[in-house]
Amino acid sequence: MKKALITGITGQDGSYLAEFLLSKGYEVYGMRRRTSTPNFQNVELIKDQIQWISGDLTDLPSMIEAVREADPDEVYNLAAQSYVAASWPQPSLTTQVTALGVNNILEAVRIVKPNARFYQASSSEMFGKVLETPQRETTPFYPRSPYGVSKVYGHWITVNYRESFNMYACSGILFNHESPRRGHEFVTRKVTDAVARIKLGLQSELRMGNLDAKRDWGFAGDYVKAMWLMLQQDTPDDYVISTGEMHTVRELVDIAFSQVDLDYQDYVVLDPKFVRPAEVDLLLGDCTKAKQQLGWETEVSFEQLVKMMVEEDLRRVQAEIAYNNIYHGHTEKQLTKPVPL
Ligand code: NDP
Ligand code: GDR
Repeated sequence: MKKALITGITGQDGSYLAEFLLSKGYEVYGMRRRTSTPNFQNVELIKDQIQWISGDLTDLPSMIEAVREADPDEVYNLAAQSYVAASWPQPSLTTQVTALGVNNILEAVRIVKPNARFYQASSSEMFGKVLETPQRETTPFYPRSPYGVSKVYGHWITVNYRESFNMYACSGILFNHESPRRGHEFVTRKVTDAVARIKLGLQSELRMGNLDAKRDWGFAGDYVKAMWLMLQQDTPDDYVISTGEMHTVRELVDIAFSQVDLDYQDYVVLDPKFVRPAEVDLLLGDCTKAKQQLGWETEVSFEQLVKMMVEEDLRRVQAEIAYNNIYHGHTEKQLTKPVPL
């Protein structure tokens, strides 16, 4: 039985990857940081099948101990401060976790289990300013946020460990991918959650930033398969993973509201608070290399993805209403909403 260590297992991708690896018969070790309130929401159904290890990417001793305890065949480094907008107010933290944290886990693997295969969660945010469209493995990086800059470091240090120490280390340059498990501050989930709340009478407007930004959005469940495929090849390499299809944030909003027969123009309010100091205007990926060498294909279309997320949020908000009415005697209007970021 193969063993895999996943950092960031409580996040969106970590939870899908863990399910995928369990279905393939892996023994899965999940590294999570201590939190004052347990955060198992995304892994609730598989919690008992995971070997839990406590650790923090910024703490090298805990990373060494995590690799020693798991003794993994494969290591997937998905942990990060992953919210781009938060990286301006918290640039040091973002650098510590998203950049230097990668060095910590690579160093732990090099010291304890150098023949383990390593996956780094690189990002299309590294491309940043548009220098070439569509973006591929050879497109130069020009990051536009402290997050993007940190990911460039993580990317190159992974390449460097591969070339310096002959480690099997890969970077997946993944374009935006979403799901009903997406964090609420990211644009897709913010929109689908708002659509559900507006439809059910809990919210009256949706405050947004730049509606003209263009993204290449795919389904997270498809993308974690590419991570695994990268670690099953004869030689390690880096791959772009994307759908090759691009939509504006405005189209996303339009399609999401249409799902519940509403017109977004009646609800969306532009709010400068959500406009970024420097924007990535356009991301569109060319994943020909992954298709040809890994045999990877995306299976869920953009429209299917938005529909899936709206339906899931409608179900969840309805369940919250029922729960609050039964157990707390709240009226629907009193239900609290996450603080907008
Ligand atoms: P999430 O934000 O959902 O998950 C991030 C995970 O990292 C969480 O489990 C979080 O733990 C953990 N984490 C954060 N800080 C630390 C730390 N100091 N030590 C240990 N764990 C930590 O991200 P996604 O699942 O969406 O993304 C996974 C990875 O892929 C990230 O590295 C992201 O930057 C990258 N990526 C994501 C893309 C996307 O579109 N989703 C595209 C390209 C790259 P906790 O639950 O405690 O907060
Ligand atoms: P991104 O995702 O920054 O691409 O990073 P996000 O969903 O946060 O933003 C996408 C685009 O939407 C625009 N936008 C808004 N975004 C948010 N969050 N909230 C708003 O109100 C809003 N209005 C407009 C943004 O300006 C942006 O252009 C994600 C993360 O998962 C990263 O970790 C990952 O590396 C990249 O995708 C690829």
